[in-house]
Amino acid sequence: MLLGDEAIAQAAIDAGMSGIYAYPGTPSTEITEYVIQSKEAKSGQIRAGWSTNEKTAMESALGMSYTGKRTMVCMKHVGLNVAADAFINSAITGANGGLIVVSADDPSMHSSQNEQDSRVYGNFALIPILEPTNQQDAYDMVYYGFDMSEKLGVPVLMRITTRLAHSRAGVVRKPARAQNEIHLPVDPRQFILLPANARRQYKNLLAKQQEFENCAASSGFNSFTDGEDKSLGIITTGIAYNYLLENYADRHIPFPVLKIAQYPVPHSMVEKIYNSCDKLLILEEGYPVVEESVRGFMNNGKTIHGRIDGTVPRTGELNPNIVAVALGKKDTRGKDIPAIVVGRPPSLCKGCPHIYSYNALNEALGKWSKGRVFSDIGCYTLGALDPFDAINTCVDMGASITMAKGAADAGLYPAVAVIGDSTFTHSGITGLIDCVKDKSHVLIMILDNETTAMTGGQDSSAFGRIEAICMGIGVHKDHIFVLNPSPKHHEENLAILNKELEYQGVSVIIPRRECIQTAIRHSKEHRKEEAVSSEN
Ligand SMILES: Cc1ncc(C[n+]2csc(CCOP(=O)(O)OP(=O)(O)O)c2C)c(N)n1
Ligand code: SF4
Repeated sequence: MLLGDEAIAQAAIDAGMSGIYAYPGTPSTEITEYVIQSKEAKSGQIRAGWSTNEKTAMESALGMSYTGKRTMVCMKHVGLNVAADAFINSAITGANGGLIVVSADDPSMHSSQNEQDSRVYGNFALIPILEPTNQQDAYDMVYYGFDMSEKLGVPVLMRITTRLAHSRAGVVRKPARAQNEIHLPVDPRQFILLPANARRQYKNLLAKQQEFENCAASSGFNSFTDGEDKSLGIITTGIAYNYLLENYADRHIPFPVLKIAQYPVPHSMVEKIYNSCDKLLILEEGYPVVEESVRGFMNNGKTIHGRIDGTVPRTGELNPNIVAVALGKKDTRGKDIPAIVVGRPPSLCKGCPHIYSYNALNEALGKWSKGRVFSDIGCYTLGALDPFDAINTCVDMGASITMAKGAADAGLYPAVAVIGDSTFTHSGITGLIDCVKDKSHVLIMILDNETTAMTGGQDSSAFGRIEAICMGIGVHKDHIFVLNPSPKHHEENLAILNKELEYQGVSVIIPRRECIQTAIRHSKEHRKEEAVSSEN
């Protein structure tokens, strides 16, 4: 019984993957965690670990693919924005060893700042996309995806969504395969994207598109099932197929159904269902990607229902009830969630170090008008809520420092950035370099809880090295302060903040105390180790 994420991880191990690279992000994190915990990774047969951000992860995976070994890179959907430069160009270089890029989308934004659809990126890069319908599909597709990547010579994008990533089903495994030996690309210029080579490589990529479509038509992941009632044809993608099935207790759907799980969508399959039915209903998680292409290419008057005409809501995750309504069936929605649950906002844990950083910051900024704290993404984003009401922005990882800089450039004084330690290494360092270069008047608080707390406590890349990094970048040592964010140290922390808010340059304040949750975990692990060693 595996989570969708775990099925992907297990398949990669079984299919002879040599290394996995990732930056944590819900709902993708469990893929890499599963591999890290595997005996193959613990014994050093598979390289598994966290990268500093999604771009470094993508590039490391491309480097491993260059050597001829199979590799996987995982991220949440917004991580693909960070990795986009490497990702798009990897389609032009192509892959040598099998390369699978897993991007986990979060429709309904359960824990994300948008619900972008990674299939758009796959189409943009012009590479094959796999979108599993269930956990078994996820397993089989990874196993198959490495072979396809090697056969077609391109990276393959696997797009999953939260519900599949985080639900369990029985999965049948395939035999374990040996890893590839190192074998460098036959064409020594393949990975050198100088314009002359890149033009040639791009033409190669375009020339392969028909082959990609042929694979999607023949792999068996896409299927057409005929139905006796031709008044409607239904196209589903990915997990939407399950929601459709759930609406027919006997699993017998009276209408013709085209199930899409591999892209590019084979034209012949779409033509078949379009021509044999009076109208179409398109059910897909995320953006109306297939719906737009069907409307564009087959626009000869037939009605096409989906997200664009409002038959299915334009935003948010699908579920069996939404599909029931779209089919004109009875609304089967259950009882509303009780108010006591709905009205329960998330909050910082009791004793969380971020609480004391915000208490001091709020007090220090008390003499200025509100609206000058640029924050970032992590547990500390909860500082936006009561009782703190301490931050004014949260846009994308790293944007705190650079937005504070822009505001300071515009004359906002003081301008404060609040960023976590993991987010700082992910995308904050380059912004700090900009501030140092321009001698910007900004105060930057790097909230160092010594972990990546929001995604479950993964290691933070700059553990024990934040002051050294800041100094190396050029922040003056007299304006780098390490604080202890706790009630006992409130007054001294306040005094430092007051002084540094007046400083006309780059000031870095590092409140440092371990996250309560990882501290508890570490002390449990420590006690367990002690018990084992005393038994021995
Ligand atoms: C581009 C991108 N990648 C990953 C994430 C998922 N994510 C949200 S916050 C966060 C890191 C938080 O760690 P840190 O900055 O140390 O703050 P903490 O939660 O420990 O307070 C991650 C990985 C994201 N939102 N965007
Ligand atoms: S998990 Fe850690 S950092 Fe996040 S709110 Fe709890 S104590 Fe604070």
